[in-house]
Amino acid sequence: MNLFNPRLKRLVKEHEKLLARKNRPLEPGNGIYEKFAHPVLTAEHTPLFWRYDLDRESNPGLLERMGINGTFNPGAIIYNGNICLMVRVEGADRKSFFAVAESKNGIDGFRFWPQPVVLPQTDAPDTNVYDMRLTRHEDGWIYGIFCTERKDTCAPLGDTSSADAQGGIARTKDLLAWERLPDLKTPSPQQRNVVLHPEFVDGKYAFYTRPQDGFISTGSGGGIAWGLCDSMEQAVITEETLIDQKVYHTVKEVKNGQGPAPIKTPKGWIHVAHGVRNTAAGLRYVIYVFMTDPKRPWIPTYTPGGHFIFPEGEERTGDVSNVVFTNGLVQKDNGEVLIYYASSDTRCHVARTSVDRLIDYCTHTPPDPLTSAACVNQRLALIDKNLRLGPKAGAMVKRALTPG
Ligand code: M1P
Repeated sequence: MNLFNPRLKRLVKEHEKLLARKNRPLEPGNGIYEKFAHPVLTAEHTPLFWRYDLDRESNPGLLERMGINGTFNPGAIIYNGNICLMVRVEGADRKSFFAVAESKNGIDGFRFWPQPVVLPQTDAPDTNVYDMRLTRHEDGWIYGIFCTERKDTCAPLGDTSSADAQGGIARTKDLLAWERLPDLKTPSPQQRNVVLHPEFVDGKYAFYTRPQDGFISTGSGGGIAWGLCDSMEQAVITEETLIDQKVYHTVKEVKNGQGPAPIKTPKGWIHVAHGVRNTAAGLRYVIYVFMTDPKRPWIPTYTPGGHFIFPEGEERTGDVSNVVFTNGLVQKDNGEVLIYYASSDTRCHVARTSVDRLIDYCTHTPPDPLTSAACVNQRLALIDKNLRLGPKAGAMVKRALTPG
């Protein structure tokens, strides 16, 4: 029986339907941002010819030859007027690689470029690469800073899990041809979540780092740090200063990390980051936001308490469940901001907001007061303010002021 033709017809039809699917905002939402009904990218969005041998002779049953496990944690950039995501694509073999997916509106219609990125190697080949942050630097290059992971050569015999994570660096002008530079050197034994700041600071390149002692545990590396270096060709940071520490009983109790490069606004730099806490069900990753001084991006000025984006609905399940993670956003000329986040290390989503809304959120959300009693007082202040609206309130506000 000829299985090839009917299977191919079905696969092509389903793939085209998925790629053509329109997205719609989930309203009314929280007003701070809109999430959307569908993920912008899933494993099924990858081209069929990346997964199937389409030769009827060698694959008469049209079996999938090289599966894709997930598409997640994308860097993001506006390139030639379109939105390009630098997606972490993970094969069924657990190795990640980078591939560009492009859309006109950034909300739907993402299509992968025909071939994945060919990333040149250093003298120490990467075992795995992931989570590229794209920074259009004022020096004229687009830099991709990513995690490069290799087996820990100091691990005892029989330990086949321990790894060494470092900040890999590559640069491009067109997202197609990449020049690989030596990995970032820092005082920390390991690094993940390294991000290049888009501007020179005191004539130097500036990085957000995440010092860590081990591969999973940050140990004494206590949060998001800041460091300067003279050159990208030999990037060496000699001093890392903590700018956003992990804190007991907060959304960043276990660890945290800078997301994409921060957004420049007249009020300061807006940072979108991830925070991790431990639970009986394992680690829980959420996204939070803070603002730093316009001239001194290493000084926090506003630190809204709690999470900004958290895993909900289908986002809660996947390869590594209960995770939302971001390393990509774009800021449009009209002030709109599209934050790309992944859920549970499986698929990519978008949240739409604006610079004005992010500034409002940063400057009006109270910081975490760190104790239950102080949180009650904070909430009582809000309730009291609302109840005092009393006679001035319109009919709809009066309805909203009704308990229960
Ligand atoms: O599995 C969740 C995330 O774990 C890592 O983040 P962190 O370094 O903060 O622990 C990263 O490997 C990330 O890719 C992943 O999404």
